Amino acid sequence: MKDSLDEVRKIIHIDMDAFYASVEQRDNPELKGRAIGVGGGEKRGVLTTCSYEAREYGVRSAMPGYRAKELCPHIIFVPPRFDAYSKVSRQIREIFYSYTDLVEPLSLDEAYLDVTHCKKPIPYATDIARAIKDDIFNTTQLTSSAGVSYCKFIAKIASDMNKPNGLMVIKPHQAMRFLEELKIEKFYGVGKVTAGKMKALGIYKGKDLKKIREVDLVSKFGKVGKFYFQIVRGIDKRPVKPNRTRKSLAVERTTETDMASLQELEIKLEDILDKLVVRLEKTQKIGRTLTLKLKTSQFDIITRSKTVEGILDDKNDIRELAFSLLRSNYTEGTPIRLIGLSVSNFIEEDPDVEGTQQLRLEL
Ligand code: TTP
Ligand code: MG
Repeated sequence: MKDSLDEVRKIIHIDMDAFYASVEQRDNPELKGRAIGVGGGEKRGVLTTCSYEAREYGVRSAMPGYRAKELCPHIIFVPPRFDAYSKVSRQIREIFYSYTDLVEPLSLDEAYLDVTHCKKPIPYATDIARAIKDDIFNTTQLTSSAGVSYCKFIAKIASDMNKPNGLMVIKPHQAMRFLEELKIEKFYGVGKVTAGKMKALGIYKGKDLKKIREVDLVSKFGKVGKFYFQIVRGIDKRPVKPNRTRKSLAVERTTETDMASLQELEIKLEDILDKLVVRLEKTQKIGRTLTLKLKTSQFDIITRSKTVEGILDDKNDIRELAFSLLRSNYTEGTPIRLIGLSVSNFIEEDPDVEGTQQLRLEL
C-alpha cells in the first residue's frame, strides 16, 4: 500500500505551556511558583491566560478577572507584554526551521511541523520532538508540549494530553483505539453546538461516531459530515502548510486606450480602490504603506508610496491617500496605460508592532 507518494508522514504539534504566564514567571522571579493571571486586572478585564498554579483553582483563559479572584483570592494579575511574547515566538520559530521548512504556525506559541524529511539526522519523530523541546528550553528557559503522530489532527490532540512539559506519541497502529475512545467534543471541527447535536443522537465518543453512515452524517451535519466520517477513521490528509507571508496586495488595471486626464484616472482609481478594500478584508491584512503605480504609454513606470503612522484600515483614509498620491504625481495630458494601487508593510510582519492576530482576546 505504501509507496513514495503515500508515505507515512511524521507530524509534530508543539504548543508552549501557559505561554504568556510562563514568560512572566521567567522574567520576574517573584512570580515563580505563584498563581498568576495575565491581563484581567483592570475593571471588566479578562485573562489571556494563567499559570498552572492558578489553574489548580479552576482559573482559565478568557475568564473575567473578578471571577478568577473569586476562585483564587491570592491570584496576582500581571499586565501583558506582547513584545516579550513575540520575541519568544520568533525564537521558537527559528528552532522549528532548523528541523524543517514545513512549519505551519497557528499562533504565537503553537505550530505544526512536518518532519518526514528532517534537516537533522534524527531517525525517529519522537526523538526529533524531544530535541525540539530541549532546544526551546535551552534557548528560552520555557517548557513546551509536543504531540507526535502521522497527521495533524492526532498530533494536536496528543500535544494537549500530557501538558505541561509533555511529549505524547500516537503511532498509526494506536490511532484507531485512541480515536474510538476520544470524546466527541475533541474531534476537529466539532464545536459546542455540534457536540450537543451529536450527544442528542447518542454519539459521545469516537466509537459511536464510527457507527454512523457517511450519508447520514452528511444529511445531519452537511458537508463537514464527510470530514467527520474520515477523521474518526484516522484519515486526515491535510498537509502542513508553511505560511508564505504575502508582502503586498495589489490591484491594477490596464486600459485598451490610454487615459490622458486626471478625471479619467480618478474614475479608474475609484474602481481599483473598491476591489482593493474587498481583498484586504478577505485576506484580513492590515498594511501601513500605500503605493500608486502608473505606467505611461511609453512604458515608463512611476511608483509613489506613502506610509501612515497608524494603519490603513479605513476605506475613506485609503481613498484620500490614493487620490492625493495621484494628484501630486500626475501631469495632466500624460498618456497612461496602467494604473494600480498596492498595500504593503503588513503589521504582522513587523515584530515590533502588536498585530491583531497576536491578541486573541481584547483586554
Ligand atoms: P494557549 O496555547 O491556548 O494557552 P497557554 O499556552 O496559555 O496554556 P497551555 O499550557 O494550555 O497551552 O494560548 C497561548 C497564548 O495565547 C496564551 O498564553 C495567551 C494567549 N491567549 C489569549 O490571549 N486568549 C485566549 O483566549 C487564549 C486561549 C490564549
Ligand atoms: Mg500554549
